[in-house]
Amino acid sequence: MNLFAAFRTRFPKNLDAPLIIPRGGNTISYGAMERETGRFAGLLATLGIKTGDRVMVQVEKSPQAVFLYLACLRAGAVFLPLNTAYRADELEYFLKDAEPTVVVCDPGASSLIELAQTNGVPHLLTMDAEGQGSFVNRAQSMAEDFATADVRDSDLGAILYSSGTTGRPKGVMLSHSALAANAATLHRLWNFTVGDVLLHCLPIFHVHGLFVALHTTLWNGTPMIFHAKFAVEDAVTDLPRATVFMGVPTYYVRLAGHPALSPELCRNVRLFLCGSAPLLEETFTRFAERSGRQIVERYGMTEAGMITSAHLDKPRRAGTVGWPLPDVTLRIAAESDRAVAKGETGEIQIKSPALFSGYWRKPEKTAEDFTADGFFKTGDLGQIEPDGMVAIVGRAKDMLISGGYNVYPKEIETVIDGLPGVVESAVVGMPHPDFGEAGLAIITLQPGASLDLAVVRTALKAALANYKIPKLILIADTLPRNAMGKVQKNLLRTDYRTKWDAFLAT
Ligand code: MCA
Repeated sequence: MNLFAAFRTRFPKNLDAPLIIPRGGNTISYGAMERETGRFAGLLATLGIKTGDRVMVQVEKSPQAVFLYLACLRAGAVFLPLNTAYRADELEYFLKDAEPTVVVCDPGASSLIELAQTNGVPHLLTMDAEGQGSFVNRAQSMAEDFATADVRDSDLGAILYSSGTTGRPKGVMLSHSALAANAATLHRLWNFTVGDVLLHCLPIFHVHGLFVALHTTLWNGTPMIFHAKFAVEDAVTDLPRATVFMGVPTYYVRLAGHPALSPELCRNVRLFLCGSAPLLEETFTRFAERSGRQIVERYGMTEAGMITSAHLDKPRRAGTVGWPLPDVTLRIAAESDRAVAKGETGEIQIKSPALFSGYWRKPEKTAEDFTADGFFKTGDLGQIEPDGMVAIVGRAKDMLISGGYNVYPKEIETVIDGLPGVVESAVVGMPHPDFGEAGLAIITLQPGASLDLAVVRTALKAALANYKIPKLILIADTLPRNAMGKVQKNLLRTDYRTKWDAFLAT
């Protein structure tokens, strides 16, 4: 079933009921959203979009960006959102890999506009409100009643890129049925009900903001207060009007540190959800002391949507991410993909109706990530506690999570290693009071070579999204290696902790 058609069956009876309550803007009703997404889907159809065609979108968060996503679902197109921080090199890779039929970007996205033209993308439109090249403007001449396309459950609704430890991002294919399965399960597990109002501050080019937050709201037929991005002052202002809030740990660090946070401010919020990165015990405790509320932590990933969640009616335990969702089969496996005993550590492996359909045009990579008996290998290390709760104890893959974004050292090391005089580099995640983890890069040079760190930063800024760039870059004589010759990143984390702490103190 088309995911939009599933949402449609759950719209409020009165279509004038609000869906989007923008900060300082006019409220947008479910009826208005249906009409606007009809026009947008109509324009996609006139552009010749067929089921499975990709629509690549790099735009700032807005109600129109949400409508474009929903219009892609309605037209049977595959929505392919890109982080607005991505740079030209990253964008070129996505364009060549995804071969979109349509690219929609903000008028100022000069890199993407130029790349789309040189790569022969059939249709390039911008998200501003006027001009012939404007998607929104051209859609206004379309009929508002669009017959939502019939799709098969396995047809794709979206592709989201998730980098990998090898450094090249992989397109995660997500079907209508996988997205619908997670929406229905989360809606039930988190007790969404009439009268709920979600405060939505997350970006909508990742799973958390685009699917977990938006889909539970649409599945519930209730409104969301819609912020263009997370700003703690704005979140504090609107918390009294909300009943559900979703955020990454950094949001909770900033809320817990805000003088206005109080039980009174949070009086109407029945559910604070947190995920995308580990929630530190100190953040949980500080937030609970200041707000009077216990954060409900959940664990998910782009390839699987949500996998586990703490329960609303059971006490949360620090360092755990709750129980597997009702429709998820989860095991902790040893190297041989054999389940280990409770309490033992191993790789978290799962089966779920919300699982992705594979990596776009990378069947060999997809096969690598599944066991012979069909479990998806998350690459996260965990253990099951006596009461069945899952504790994540580490990662088998080389990555850090900074402010809720996955950052893969390999991508950064590749850029640094290409600089003149560099022998090699290693990037590790170090504790960061605001972002949770942030990058530290250690570089070794050829004998007699020197390297201006400003040159390194400039090269990184030109090639990678800003949030990926290590906060501290140092030169060293050597990198510690084990007997296999592998760089020992855990030793780097301890050896450079003093220098890192001194850097944070500046
Ligand atoms: C911004 N900066 C960052 C980050 N964000 N640096 C490291 N990590 C970050 N996440 C840098 C900018 O490049 C800039 O650097 C400076 O901080 C200020 O930029 P600004 O945008 O003003 O920062 P901010 O507004 O404070 O943004 C921080 C943020 C934002 C609010 C935490 O990163 C955010 O909204 N993160 C949410 C990510 C998310 O949605 N994750 C869900 C993924 P300079 O000063 O040098 O220019 S989905 C997922 O993970 C799974 C599926 C799941 O389970 O949810």
